[in-house]
Amino acid sequence: MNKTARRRSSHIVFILQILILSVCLFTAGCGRQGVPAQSVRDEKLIRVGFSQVGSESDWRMANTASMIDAFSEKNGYELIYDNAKQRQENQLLAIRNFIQQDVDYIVLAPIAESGWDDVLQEAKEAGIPVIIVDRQIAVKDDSLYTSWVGSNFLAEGQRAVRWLEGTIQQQGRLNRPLRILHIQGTDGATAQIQRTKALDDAVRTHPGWTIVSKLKGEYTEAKAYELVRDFLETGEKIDVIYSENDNMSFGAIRALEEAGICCGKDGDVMIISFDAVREALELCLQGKIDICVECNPLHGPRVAALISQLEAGETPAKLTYVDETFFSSGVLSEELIKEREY
Ligand code: GYE
Repeated sequence: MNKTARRRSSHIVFILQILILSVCLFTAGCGRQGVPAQSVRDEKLIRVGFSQVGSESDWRMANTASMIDAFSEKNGYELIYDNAKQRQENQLLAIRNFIQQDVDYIVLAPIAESGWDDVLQEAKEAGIPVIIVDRQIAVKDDSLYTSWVGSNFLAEGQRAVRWLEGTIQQQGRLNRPLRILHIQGTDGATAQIQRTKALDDAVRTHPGWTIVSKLKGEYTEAKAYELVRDFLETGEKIDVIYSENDNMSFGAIRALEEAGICCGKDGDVMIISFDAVREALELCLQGKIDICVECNPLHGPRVAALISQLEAGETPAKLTYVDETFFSSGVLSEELIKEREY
């Protein structure tokens, strides 16, 4: 073979190599230029990127399990799950990553209401529908998300304060001073904003009620334990703890017990708790928590139903609130707790 023929044949080999590489990349699901193939993509599955807040509470664990269960392969989905460990910057990264991977849907459980405009604009420009679950978002342009499903956190808070009014009225002390320790969830989360609003509104209309301190418990047992322990060391007296989730109530109860203070039905401090996860209901049945306001975490099938509507070309409701109730020890039984899913 002369030089020219050799060059020509190596040229043909090179072109063949390029062709083979392109075919490989194409079949590996690398639809976009410059995006590395992540995995062999099953075109029949609906790809969902889910950005979860973290694993801060029992409620959150139940929520994650519900989402993973609903978005299984056997249900026709490929789920890309990201746990943001309670940091918004991790959620922003996850969403940008989902956009890069060209998922079919982005599902976001936002840590806080603000800070989403830019990243959701990017998702919109990429043509990817975004579904919000659990807490809400505050964006300038509502078309940046397709739908939201979650709880009515204000109604939950109002359920709690109405119960408190009724209970202290029965005890004949509606107009007596009531010292409330307020343990708040993550700042700026809808669940925090609305549950706080319900309490603040009630305090405004009851001259005897005072919030002795607001503690930022970040929805975790560990943080609430530390803060309540330190608070109790000041010697300040309280009548009620309004705790914006069950795990923070667990931490608060531990701190109270260590300080020798009894809580619940027959104790000195009433405990108002949100979520109604199994362990909290057990404590309520035992009389250590006075009221568990239900917050339903089983959103997986609800989000899947929204996606099915979109797949069928329908327009789902912009906002969907789930039905909820509350439990006090009088209505609870072991059977009822066993029957519940979380
Ligand atoms: O109450 C808490 C969780 O956003 C409703 O977040 C959710 C709250 C829930 O960490 O336990």
